[in-house]
Amino acid sequence: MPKAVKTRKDPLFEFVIVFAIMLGGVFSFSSDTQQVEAKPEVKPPVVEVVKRSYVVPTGKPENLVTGLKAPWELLFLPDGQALVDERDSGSILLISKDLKVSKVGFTRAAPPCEKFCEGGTLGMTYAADRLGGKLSLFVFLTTLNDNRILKYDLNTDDAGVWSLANKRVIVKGIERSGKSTTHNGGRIAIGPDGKLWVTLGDSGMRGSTSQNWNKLAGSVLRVNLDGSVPEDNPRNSLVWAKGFRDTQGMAWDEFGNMWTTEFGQDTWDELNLLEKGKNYGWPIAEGLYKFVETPLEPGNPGSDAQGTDKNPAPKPTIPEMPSKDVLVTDSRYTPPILTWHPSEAACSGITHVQSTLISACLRGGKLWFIPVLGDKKLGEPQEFFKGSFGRLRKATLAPDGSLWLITSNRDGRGGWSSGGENALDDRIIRVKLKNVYYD
Ligand SMILES: [Ca+2]
Repeated sequence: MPKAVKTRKDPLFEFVIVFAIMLGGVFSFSSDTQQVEAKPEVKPPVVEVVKRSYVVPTGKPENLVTGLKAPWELLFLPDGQALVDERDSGSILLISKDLKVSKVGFTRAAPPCEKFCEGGTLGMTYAADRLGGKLSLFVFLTTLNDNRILKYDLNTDDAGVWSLANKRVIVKGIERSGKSTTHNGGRIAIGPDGKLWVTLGDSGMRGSTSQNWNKLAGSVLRVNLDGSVPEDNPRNSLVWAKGFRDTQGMAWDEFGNMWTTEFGQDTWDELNLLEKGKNYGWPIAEGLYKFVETPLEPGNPGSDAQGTDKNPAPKPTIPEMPSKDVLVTDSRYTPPILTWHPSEAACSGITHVQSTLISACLRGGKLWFIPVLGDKKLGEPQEFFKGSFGRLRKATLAPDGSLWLITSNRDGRGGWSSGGENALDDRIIRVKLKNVYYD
């Protein structure tokens, strides 16, 4: 319990408060008797009508940066320059305000992988230390044997040149078999609570990780910035919630609710409302329903990884809607808030902008804009740019209020996203936003 709350129960404290009120009464009484009575001017209260709003795209999108390969995360530094990383090369690139690209760091190249490759240098985020000065950059990295979180000092000089130093590994051993190249999750973010949050996948091991609280894979993690376990985590481990197949996006809305995107197998992708200690059901459930295996080509790991450029796998057909008798109603498993078929979704990054969740989708090749109407209350999702840019990995709010998108058409799995590859891929594309007001 915080100290400030304890002192309220202190008898001495209460006596001081009572005495102060008495004194205040005496002074105000003596003061009043010396004043001539005057009628104060009464003004009617000003009632400000605040209309709620959400955002949608407007205007013509423009290419800002071209020729990247499988960029995974884009974030803005305090001086308005941006960092972007490349999944396979391990490069961390700086984009200056005049859109010049330079290399500021390198983690390591992604581990060898023939197809359905999803690991490498994935999420990035940064935080200031408790004194508010020094910055640290956190990077999610796949190695041959595990997934891990790196922490660097993030330094800048007077000329605005950024550099990385003092690399440490603060979380390691997130389970991953050397043969499995999929379902690494990989998004990291600093939450409103100042902790480091990590979204993970089952590393291709299904229930043996996602339903086991002793495993890190198949979870969402909540981590102190030095890699230690926060005292108020649910089970004295880094694990905050379980039961995930592959989550690559998270965002907090203005009510403090945490939302995550998840790739389903072949039938249902999910948007989840993340809460402490809950189990989100994979592989018992996919979406709202009991998970049923769909026969696929051998080695095909599912919706987020369909199709390679050179040797596309057959597109799975979407099964009939399951009947209600296979709805998962077991209260041990928390159902998603929204579901989509993977052809309409397979969404990776998600960001929150002015009462709107903006989800960037790979196979769906679009952005979903989802209005936040209230506390735990979402409006009807609206789709934009379907087929315009191919696969989209993440949308990030820029300091000027526009949205920067990163494509993922060179990640080895183009093909099925309508729009396909562009000769300039991978790109950073700027989209302007406008507010839509409603009562
Ligand atoms: Ca689920």
